[in-house]
Amino acid sequence: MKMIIAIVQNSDVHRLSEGLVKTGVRVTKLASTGGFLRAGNTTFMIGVEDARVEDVLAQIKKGCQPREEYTPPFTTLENTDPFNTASDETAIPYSGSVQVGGATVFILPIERFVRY
Ligand code: 2BA
Repeated sequence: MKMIIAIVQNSDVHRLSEGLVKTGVRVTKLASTGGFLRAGNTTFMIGVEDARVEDVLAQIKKGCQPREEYTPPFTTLENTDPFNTASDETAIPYSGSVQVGGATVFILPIERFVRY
C-alpha cells in the first residue's frame, strides 16, 4: 500500500475529488497554504493499493492544470549570492509570475493500515 500526498490548486479540487471518489478511491482533503505564494491550496491524502497507484497518478495528472500566478508584492527570495556579503539575512524583492502545478505529488510506503 502507498500514501499519495498531492498538493493541488484549489481550482482543480472539485473535479479531481469527484473523479477519484467515483472510481472508488478514498480521499482526505486538508486545507493548506503554499510557503512561497502564501495562497491557499489543498493537500490530498490518498491511501491506495500498489496496483492502483498509477491509475490515481493518471487521474491527478489529467485533473490538475499548470497555471501562471503573480507573486504578491511582499514575496522575497533568500540571498544565495556568495558575493553579496551585505547580510546573511538580505532578502531580494521578487516580483513577477511563477508557474504553479499541475500538482506536487509525494508517494510514501505504508507499513501498516488498519480501519476499525
Ligand atoms: P507555493 O510554495 O506557494 O509555490 C508556488 C509556486 O512558486 C511553485 O509552484 C513554484 O513555481 C514557485 N516557487 C515555490 N518556491 C519557490 C522558491 N523558493 N523560489 C522560486 N520559486 C518558487 P509548484 O512547484 O507547482 O508548487 C505548488 C505548491 O506545492 C507550493 O506552493 C507548495 O505548497 C507545494 N510544494 C511544492 N514543492 C514542494 C515541496 N518540495 N515540499 C512541500 N511542498 C511543496
